[in-house]
Amino acid sequence: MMEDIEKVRALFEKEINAADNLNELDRIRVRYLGKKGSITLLTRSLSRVPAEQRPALGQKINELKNAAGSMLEEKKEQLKSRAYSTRWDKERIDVTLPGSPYGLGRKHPITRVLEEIEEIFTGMGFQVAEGPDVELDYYNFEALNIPREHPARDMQDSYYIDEDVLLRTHTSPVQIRSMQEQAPRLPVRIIAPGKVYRRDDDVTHSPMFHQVEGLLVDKGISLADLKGTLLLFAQEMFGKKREIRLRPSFFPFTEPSAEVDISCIICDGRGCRVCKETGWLEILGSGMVHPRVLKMSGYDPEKVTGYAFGMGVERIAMLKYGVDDIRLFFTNDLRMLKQL
Ligand code: 2NM
Repeated sequence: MMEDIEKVRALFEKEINAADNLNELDRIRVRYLGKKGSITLLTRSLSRVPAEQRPALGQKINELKNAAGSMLEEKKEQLKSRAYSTRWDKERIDVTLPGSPYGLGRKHPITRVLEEIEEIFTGMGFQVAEGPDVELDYYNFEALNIPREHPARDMQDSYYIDEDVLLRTHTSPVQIRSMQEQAPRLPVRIIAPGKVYRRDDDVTHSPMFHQVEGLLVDKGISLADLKGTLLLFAQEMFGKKREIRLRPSFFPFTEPSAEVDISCIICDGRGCRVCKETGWLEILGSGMVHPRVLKMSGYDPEKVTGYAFGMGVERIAMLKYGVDDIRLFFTNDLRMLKQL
């Protein structure tokens, strides 16, 4: 029996010395001091030894039980403090290391050009007006004098949601809404910047692009006012040397209508590859607001006149930055966005 006690003590000491984590330590406690643990079983087997040997053996077993208890406690403290310091080792920070730099964010080139256009026109007294991207056929076509049979209304060219709802194909409906809201008060002097949608996709067309349209309605507005405003715009946007020219054109919502060219920003009008040797670049569409459009929106075409114009922001940005594929603006390649 005495030998058994010594064997258990030796085995216990060996195991506890080898233990290197708290879970293992607890398993050792159960194996020796639990209900069926080796030390507990030693106590029980006392009943089977002769009575005269019991007091001495009982004392030995008690000593082992107490020693085992203290050793477990001690080892537990040891392992706990080691677990703590290991954690700190792993988390130790070298405060002399340089920090990792944050990449600076910046505005998309289309946003920058759009804001630049807005600033030029607000500087001349225009107010910024906005409206919904999902628009009624009435505001997008009907009120702009675009007839039912007009090719622009073809399902093939516009994103229809149902028979009379679609994604706006230009920002003109914003101007119609503004006129109807404020009629018959004068002047109407607004620009309408925003996203527009057309079923087009190639190097110069994107299914979504940005437009800025302008509208001025007042007594006695003429084509000369339009031309003066657009010349000022061209010079602020592309430099003091710019000239403009108006070429006759057609839109259902203006009469007369004109395409506006600026003298080429690459060759100053001498002729180059960009302007295809013409010396001119087309940048806008414009005209005098059609009397029917004025009338439908609450203004008397006998008493007031107005001019309107519209430009594609991507087209302006492509010219300004020498980008030849519109899709580069929408692939969000940071190399390209950083370069501009
Ligand atoms: C253009 C060209 C010419 C235009 C007309 C109107 C409105 F609502 F007043 F009738 N807004 N925008 C217009 C005129 C737009 O874009 C190429």
